[in-house]
Amino acid sequence: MPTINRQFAKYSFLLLAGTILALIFGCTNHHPQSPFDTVGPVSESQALIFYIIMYAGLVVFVITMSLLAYFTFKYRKKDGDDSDPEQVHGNSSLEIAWTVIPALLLIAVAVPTINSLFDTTVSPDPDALTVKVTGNQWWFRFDIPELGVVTANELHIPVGEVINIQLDSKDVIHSFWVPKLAGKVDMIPNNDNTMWFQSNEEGVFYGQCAEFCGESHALMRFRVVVESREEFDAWVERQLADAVKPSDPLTQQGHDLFMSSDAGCYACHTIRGSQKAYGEVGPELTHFASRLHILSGIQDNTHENLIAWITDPDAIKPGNIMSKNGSVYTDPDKALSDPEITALAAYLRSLE
Ligand code: HEC
Ligand SMILES: [Cu+2]
Repeated sequence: MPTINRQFAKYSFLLLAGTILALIFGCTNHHPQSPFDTVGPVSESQALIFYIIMYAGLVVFVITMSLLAYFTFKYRKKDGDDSDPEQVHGNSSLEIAWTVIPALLLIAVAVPTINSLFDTTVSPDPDALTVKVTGNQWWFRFDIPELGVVTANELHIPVGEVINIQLDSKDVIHSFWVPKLAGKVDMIPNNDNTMWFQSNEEGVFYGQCAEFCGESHALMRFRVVVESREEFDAWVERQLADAVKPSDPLTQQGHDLFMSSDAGCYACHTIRGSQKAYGEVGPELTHFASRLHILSGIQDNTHENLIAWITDPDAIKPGNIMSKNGSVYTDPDKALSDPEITALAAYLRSLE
């Protein structure tokens, strides 16, 4: 038996150490995706429910565990005890008490929960700016219909204003989650789920798909850039402009390749103002260079990262449609040469 005991002790120790480490490192408000570091009314109201339930649970836990410990100690088997203790069956007042008290507790939890459920689902201002978000494997499309803005993976919103969100999906079920702004809501094909949020702080907030949606689900993220009304209006104006035209031989070569049937990029991507790039299978690229991040928020928008993506998309986002259906990736005879990749990257990075 000593081996079993030693093993048991070892595993208990590891479990305890793991739990303590998880508690120490997991419970911080400063993580970019912490739902406890709230910046708006929706996430605040949801975090409040969490705290109410957690503290209520803590009180119940401490009382029941203390009683358990006390009785275990008090009625432990003592020297000289050799018969079973007295057996008791049924106690009406106790049973009523332990039915009524939890019921009251549940009612106490239900009231703020239902309140917050309505507050956070029903927008306080149905006429506020509405953003249509469409989930795609594995990126987010953002439409602001009343302003005519279409963009991908990086949503700008004005600070301190209600933003209404309509959620849809082009393929499988995704889930829309910006932890500091609001709890997650599913994006279901042909089912317009709605939510709203408001940010009371300027900054860049992390978002993420929160419903397993295939191989690269964990790489399906986005950013919400919260800025002043003036900055937001300026952003909208820039987004509405057509793409800049190529200005030197390299970007011209990249442009021509992008629009060629050899490379076929135009078939899946939109570059407004161009002759033929109006595909909607991939993210729209009209102002690609103005974004802070590429590939649904997983990488900084740098030349090197873009080159790596165009060279081998599958190495970065396994299973993505670009490498699965783009002929330059499926047909070895059509593979892009290094100078071609450089030209494409130069063109895309000129699209301010
Ligand atoms: C079959 C459709 C298809 C073709 C063809 C295609 N792409 Fe894509 N592209 C996509 C999809 C889908 C994504 C989104 C990948 C992801 O983030 O999961 C994407 C993403 C991108 C991105 C990142 C966009 C962003 O918002 O960060 C760039 C840049 C890009 N493609 C460039 C190209 C170039 C250059 C070509 C031509 C060589 C090309 N694409 C051909 C479908 C395509
Ligand atoms: Cu997803």
